[in-house]
Amino acid sequence: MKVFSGIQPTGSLHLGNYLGAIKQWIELQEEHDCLFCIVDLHALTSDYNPEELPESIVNKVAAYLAAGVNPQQSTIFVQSQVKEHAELAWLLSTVTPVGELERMTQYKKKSKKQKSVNAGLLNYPVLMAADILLYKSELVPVGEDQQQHLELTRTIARKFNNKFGNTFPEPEAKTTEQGARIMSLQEPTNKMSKSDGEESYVSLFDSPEEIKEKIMSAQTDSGREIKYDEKEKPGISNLINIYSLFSDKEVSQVEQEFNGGYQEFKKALAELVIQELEPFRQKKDELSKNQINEILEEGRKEAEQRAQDTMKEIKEKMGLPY
Ligand code: AQP
Repeated sequence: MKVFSGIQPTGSLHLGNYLGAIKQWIELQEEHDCLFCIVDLHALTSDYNPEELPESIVNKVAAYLAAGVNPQQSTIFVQSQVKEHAELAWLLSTVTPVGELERMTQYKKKSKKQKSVNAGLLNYPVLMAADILLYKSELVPVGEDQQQHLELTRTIARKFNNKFGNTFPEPEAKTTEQGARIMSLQEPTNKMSKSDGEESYVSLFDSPEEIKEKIMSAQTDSGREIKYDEKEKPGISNLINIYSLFSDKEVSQVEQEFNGGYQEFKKALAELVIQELEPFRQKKDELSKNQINEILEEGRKEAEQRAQDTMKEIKEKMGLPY
């Protein structure tokens, strides 16, 4: 199957990004044709620092590689280096209903945070549809928060196919049962998010001291019992979930293993996360900028070739000269 997924370069990669998206990529690349993208054009819709962006892109590629994405198996590239993404986004915007864009949860949430809302924020899901459809992708591994955008991508594909003839498959979202929604350490009823305060997420490259401090000060609920109950005990349930995902133990097993109260459990979780993330830190330090640039250049060539093939077909169908 053709698989596409992307992550924005700005901010830190956190446990939510890893457990929701990247961990799936590593499994999928064993058997499928995978493209993994740094979606830098998406990052422009929020406040960002142009001077820091190039470094953030290199850091994200290093993070992909350190977490186990293998450039021998997967194509890794930067969105803005394949200009067909922006071109296709424009073409797809002509079949996308504005009403659908306005009802997107992410748009509603993020537009509240901006004084003057930019059109890019509204059109974000059209660019995301272009990213996916440009490669005729069939499967998109994402966290739960992106499912609504995926549903809109399917609608856009359907509308295009109806108007111009069968061109795009309708891609499916792939979420994991447990990792799909990792919650904030400080407000466990909200998802873990890089745009919240640093104490609300663990970054993949936090130092052991930082990891320990963040987990020990994570919000928990009243009581002391280690019991999974999303409604009554969202804080401890989130931590149990993270423990279960990193240890490969069932939730019930984790509940049974810990009966000494929250502090003891948090300490064990901090140790586990530090231990599991240690190889990522080491591998990232070993990667050179040259290695990363070579991987990106290979990725760009491969993605560009495929993108041009699709654009040729689309333009012909739309009556545009190629
Ligand atoms: N908390 C989460 N739990 C599970 N999966 C998550 N993802 C993000 N947060 C969680 C998944 O990670 C992938 C890439 O996300 P992104 O960084 O490109 O954008 P995002 O979803 O907007 O991530 P953030 O951290 O929440 O960013 P801001 O703060 O800018 O909104 C996606 O597959 C996403 O589902």
